[in-house]
Amino acid sequence: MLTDEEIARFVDAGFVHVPAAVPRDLVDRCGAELWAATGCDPEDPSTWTEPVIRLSDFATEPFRRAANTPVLHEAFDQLVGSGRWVPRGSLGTFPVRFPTEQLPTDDGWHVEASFAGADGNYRVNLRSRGRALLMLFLFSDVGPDDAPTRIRVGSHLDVPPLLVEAGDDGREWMDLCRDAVPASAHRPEAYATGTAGDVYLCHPFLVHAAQPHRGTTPRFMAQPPLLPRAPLPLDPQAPTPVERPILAALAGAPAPRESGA
Ligand SMILES: O=C(O)CCC(=O)C(=O)O
Repeated sequence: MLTDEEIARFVDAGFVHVPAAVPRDLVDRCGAELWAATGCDPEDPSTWTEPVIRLSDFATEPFRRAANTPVLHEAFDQLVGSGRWVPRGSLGTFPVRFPTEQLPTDDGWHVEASFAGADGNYRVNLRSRGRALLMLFLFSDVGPDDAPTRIRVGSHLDVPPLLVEAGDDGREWMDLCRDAVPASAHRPEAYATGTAGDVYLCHPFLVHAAQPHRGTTPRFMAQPPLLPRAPLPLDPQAPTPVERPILAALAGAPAPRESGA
């Protein structure tokens, strides 16, 4: 269970670190499957030739269990609200990062996309229609040199003003990123370091980025969304910890436009 202080930190900083959210035996079973999928040899660094290998969705039993531990379900209820999120059947994409000479080309600052628009392009709206949380699941120990995800602390507060006038259709994802990245450039940086089995629960609007691996051991991390059952109601009478920073960031801004407006 998250403490009141941890919830307050999530509201203010945009993320909370949940240590040991996934038990070690599950981490190890997932790790074996992930290594096999990379096609690389864990004992032979000469086989680690790419800076990043993106592994697609894994939905086997250890991954499903890792996504649904009691400690995570409790935290989802606390942050997103009971009955407002959909249990995951998998862990989404794994950008596996290797210590190589070659630099990655996917380390730009961004917010995650949320839902697909009518034209198939990704979009983000104020009610965060397709994403209740961004989650970072560590499947290897991640120290400061091991390509921890960079996080702009408090950057989730910079995004709502960029979405408020776009209504429920929201904005095209890359178009939003072009504004969200400079708008959050003043924020201090934190790093998603920790031990295999730790999970970072992040606000859906948090600005973050990958970085090159400067360590010695490949970094395994999953970054699935927690899907919402419905767009955020943004009811000022009873806001959840995901909604509170959105409403706070908009205090004094025009009221959110209604659907179809
Ligand atoms: O690999 C990372 O640390 C973050 C990757 C990321 O944010 C992404 O692929 O969207």
